[in-house]
Amino acid sequence: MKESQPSAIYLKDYKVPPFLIDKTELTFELDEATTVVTSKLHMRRNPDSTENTAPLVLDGGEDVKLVAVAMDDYVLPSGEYQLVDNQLIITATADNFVLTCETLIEPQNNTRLEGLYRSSSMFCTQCEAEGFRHITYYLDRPDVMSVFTTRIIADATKYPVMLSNGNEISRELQEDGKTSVVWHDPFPKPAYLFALVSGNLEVKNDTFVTQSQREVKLQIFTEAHNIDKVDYAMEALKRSMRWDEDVYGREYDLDIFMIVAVDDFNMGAMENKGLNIFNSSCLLASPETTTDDTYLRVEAIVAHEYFHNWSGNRVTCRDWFQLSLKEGFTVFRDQSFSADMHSDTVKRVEDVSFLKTAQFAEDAGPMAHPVRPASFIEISNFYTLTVYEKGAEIVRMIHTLLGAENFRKGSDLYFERHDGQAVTCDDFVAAMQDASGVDLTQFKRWYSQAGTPQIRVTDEYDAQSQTYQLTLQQETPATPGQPTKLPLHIPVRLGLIDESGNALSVSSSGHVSDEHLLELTEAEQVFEFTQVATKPVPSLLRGFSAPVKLSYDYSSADLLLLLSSDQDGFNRWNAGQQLAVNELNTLIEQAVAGETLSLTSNLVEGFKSLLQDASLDPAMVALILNLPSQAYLSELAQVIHPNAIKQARQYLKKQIAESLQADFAQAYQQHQVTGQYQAEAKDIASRSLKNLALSYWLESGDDAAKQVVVAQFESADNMTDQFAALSIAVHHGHDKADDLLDAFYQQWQNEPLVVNKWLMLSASREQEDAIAKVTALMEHEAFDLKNPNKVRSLLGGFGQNIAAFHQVDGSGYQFLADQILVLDKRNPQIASRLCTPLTRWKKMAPELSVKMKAELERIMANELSKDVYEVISKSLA
Ligand code: 0A1
Ligand code: ZN
Repeated sequence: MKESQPSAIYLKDYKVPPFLIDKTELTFELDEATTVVTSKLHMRRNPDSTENTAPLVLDGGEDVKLVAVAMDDYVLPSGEYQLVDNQLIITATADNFVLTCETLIEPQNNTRLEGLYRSSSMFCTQCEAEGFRHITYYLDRPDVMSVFTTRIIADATKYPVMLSNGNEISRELQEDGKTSVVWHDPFPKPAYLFALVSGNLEVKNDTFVTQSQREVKLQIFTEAHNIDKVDYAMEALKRSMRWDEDVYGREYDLDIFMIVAVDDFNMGAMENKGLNIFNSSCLLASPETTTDDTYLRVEAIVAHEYFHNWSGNRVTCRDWFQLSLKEGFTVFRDQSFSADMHSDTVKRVEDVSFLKTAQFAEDAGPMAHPVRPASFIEISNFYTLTVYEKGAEIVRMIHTLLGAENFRKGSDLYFERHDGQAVTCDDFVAAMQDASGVDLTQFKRWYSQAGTPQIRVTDEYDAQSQTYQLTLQQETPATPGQPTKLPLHIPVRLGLIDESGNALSVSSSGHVSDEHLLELTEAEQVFEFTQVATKPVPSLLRGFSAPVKLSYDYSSADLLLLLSSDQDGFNRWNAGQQLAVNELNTLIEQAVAGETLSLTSNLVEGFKSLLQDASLDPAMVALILNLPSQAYLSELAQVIHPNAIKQARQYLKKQIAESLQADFAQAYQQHQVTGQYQAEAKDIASRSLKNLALSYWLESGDDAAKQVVVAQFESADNMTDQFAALSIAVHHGHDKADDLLDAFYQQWQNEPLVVNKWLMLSASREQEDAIAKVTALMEHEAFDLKNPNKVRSLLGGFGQNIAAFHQVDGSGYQFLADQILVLDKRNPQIASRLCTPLTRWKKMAPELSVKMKAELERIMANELSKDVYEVISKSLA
């Protein structure tokens, strides 16, 4: 263990910066050995700060070597500054001055992928959240906004493309043969939005004409072999630009917008001003190499980063506790965009399913934190599902409470009021409140209270008076550091349905409608409805109008009714899920008790009628027929028995498959897609149902299905179908699974993104000696520990390998812990994210829980990065 442990920083300690930087002039002399960075910072004391004698404290990193520092033209001797804990401290300063720093860095040795580093043959940067300090000394905090001018000097024969934020203002050949390019970004920005890219890249050009008729140049850069895979991203970018104008009135502000794809990247993508940098896995797409899911992901991420230009860049965060200000809002914006481009209901189901599986688990675990955290040790650990996805749900609830029109007034006011500022979540809510007149005082608790609220609903119908009463009780469970919670302001969308499935138009507070918005604000509240002609079945929380766990004692018949007839498509899916969850929970109990498994409900009949209902969107049918995931069932469990969950799912799948064999065979034929591949809702829907049908069909044991799987694998003209066939073969024990896996690797070995899919599938394959197989894969030519995508694929795949990961002897956990320790030395962000499965130890069955805990303790006994230290120490607390 380390001598002194890293300490936390607190939101309550926030102070405005004592100094500001009006202008930042940077020069990079890029080189394979040592890169020289010279900065000229035009600084002044902040008039809003009360600390008017405070020393100047600039953030740096252990990887930044200071060569010289000068104030105005005075070179500071070593006695006039101090270097303490990677900070540069200068005690005596004027009120206005130019600070010049010369620093040396070695991007080629930067394995953390924060700051300036190398990916393949190029130089690139990642500065969010605190990466800029690994480039040079700076006030590396988002409330210091500065106008950047960047000069890049490099050998243009190796690095012909030299990019930074804003507009290129000059390019010249120097006497020493190097090329010098200058970029200027007129919009003040924090250092986390700075970017630089240089390399030998190809470009695809396009243009976009904005609503005020300005022509914007659009450029996407990749390495030469990938330039044929950017057309889809370019079209997605143009759709995003148009959508943001139409829906939010937001126009792009520079004359050029650039995107660069890099292979080595810790996250998905980054919204640097005018120069977005993408993980190539989130940008490149072609029908032969990319699945439908990835197409949609590329579109959503292109949109997300573009939307940040307003929600994040023009208006940014005051401090990192406010991260959800930009992320929650931008996720809400990208979700709405994708819903508009494709199917609203399908998109909502996918997003909610993800939230309920992964964010709810985070909220129930040791790292649970509010959407606006009150403290952190390492900010990189807070790019979480809570900040992003639950943050988006908060914005969605504001949208629901205000209505679309008022919400738009609120966003207009927010952008107008705060353009060019670094602000807080409170400022966002204030704009929404001021523009709409809706009181959001209590609502703001959503930002500060962690944990998933539980709502219990009971009802009573009085036939005589035709009144119906719903009682809603809310409670938010304790989370680390927050033992007690206050009631939240929760919007609950509701409809009532009669026994034949028709919507009932009823009266509530004098308002007659077939849908009502209940505003739950008390711990317990009663809502009364009149003119209710018959005893209704309530359709609660339509569209998942709040991120809560809702319980109501539905009978199977009620759920079947909602599944077949609810006017709300989302709740039809939800009813189907609930039916399957109920059945699976019974099966899990049987498995834990060592009993023979047997079905207790009429789920199969419900599924049969869905399959035969031609009026339904095939995508919705596929979503409903897709059984609740292992991860979701684990989240729901009080105590997780991974193998019992797996056994229950397999059993149910087999029962459904055998009972509906002919239906699945028929659905498979019926939903074939003809014509050229298109990543459009209709075709994606058909492919998803067709491939789901194929997996059930194979599971049914029909030999004909075996041949169809191989035929589809061999003849597919798109990756969605080819990879579906391969995964089905691998996960359903097809006797040709090995051959197909080999053939797939042979076919795609030169396409790294496809190889990553192969790595993931191979690692998730359940077989006797799975750990040995995964260990061998780490030595395979296809693997590379330096590449985050490959690490995520292999170890992520392994995490899904239930039998191997959760071995009772703890060897699966030990294997993961070993990898975490190795990776922590190279790339703490990636290492920290890999810890997640181990943090769930308290909920695991006792025999597994002790083994997980032992691995956490073993990790803890090492010298750790702040990132891993925070996650492991909080998990053990
Ligand atoms: N702001 C980006 C996400 C991002 C965050 C951190 C990164 O490096 C540590 C990189 C990207 C987004 O929301 O897309
Ligand atoms: Zn974002």
